[in-house]
Amino acid sequence: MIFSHRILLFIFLGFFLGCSDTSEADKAGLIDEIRDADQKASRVIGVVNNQKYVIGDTLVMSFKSPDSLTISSVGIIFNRDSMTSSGEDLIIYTHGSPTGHQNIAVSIELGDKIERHILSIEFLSDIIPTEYTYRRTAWFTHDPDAFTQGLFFYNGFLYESTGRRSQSTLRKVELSSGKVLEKAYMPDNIFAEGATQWKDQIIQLTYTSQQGFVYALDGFEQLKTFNYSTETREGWGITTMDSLLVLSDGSETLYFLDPESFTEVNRIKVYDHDGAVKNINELEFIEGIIYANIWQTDDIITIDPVSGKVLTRIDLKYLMNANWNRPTGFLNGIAYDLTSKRLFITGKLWPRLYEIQLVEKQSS
Ligand SMILES: [Ca+2]
Repeated sequence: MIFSHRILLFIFLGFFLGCSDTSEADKAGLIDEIRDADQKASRVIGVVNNQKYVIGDTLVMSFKSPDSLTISSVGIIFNRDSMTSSGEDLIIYTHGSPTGHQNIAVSIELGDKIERHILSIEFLSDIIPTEYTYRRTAWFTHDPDAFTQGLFFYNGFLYESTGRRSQSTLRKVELSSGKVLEKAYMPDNIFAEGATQWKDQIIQLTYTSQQGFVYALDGFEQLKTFNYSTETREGWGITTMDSLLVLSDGSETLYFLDPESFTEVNRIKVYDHDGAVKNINELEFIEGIIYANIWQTDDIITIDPVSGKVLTRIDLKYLMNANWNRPTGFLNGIAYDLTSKRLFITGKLWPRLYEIQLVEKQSS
């Protein structure tokens, strides 16, 4: 087969971009070459495989080969961009990189062959989260038997999803009294998780069933069920971001789903300056930002929904008595009244639900 260098590079780039133009045989050949990394004559210098970098770092990549083999061209793909050189260093600016693990695919042409290298690097956030604490502005009665898994506020009422098998419910709650106005019971084998509103519906997740439930917002008639899949095979939190659903699964991943078809349209990895932030649980989308509780902590973080970067960390220690009903009584409910801009927080089995304001911590 005779290919021009440009076509070979194109095939290579297409492979890493998931281009369907590359035949299965071509793909198999490329995979064999990648497995054969130790046999390569060429080397990539300046960017280290499996290394952590910070978004914004400038990566300078050099390419070496034995004296007998001259490098005639280099192509790389990173973050859906491609760059080429005729063997000189390539400079990669990473400001636009997503957080988390990213691959840099390198194609080096030397002699009559092309060698391919893949460098897997991990990007930490370039933002140190601003630290906040809180001020209680009001409190309300909360059912101490409600194992809160999801919470949102809509049209003057709280809606709450409670978990545990044989005890899972969906509730409409009067804020001022904590009185449960409507309640739907889940099948005994279901452990309910987060819930959110979409148009005139409520969408509720389940812990391990990989099945969601859709109810009429008014009256809680069950309209349908749907299936979803996550990396952990679990469903944790859910919120509505404009015309998308956002799901958590207990890891650092947030999934964005179409609310009609429930197909995944995007996902991000939540990172701060130290690394991946796991155990992301209850969610609330508030004025452009995702708020998320970190399971088994008193912390809520706010997340940029585009980059996955943690913007702030809110320390809610002592909001409820720190020893309240441990080991299970963790903070786990975030709801927002968009009309009066009130932020509500409660937890599993908490007897109270709090309205709070956020207060930036003073640096010492
Ligand atoms: Ca919520």
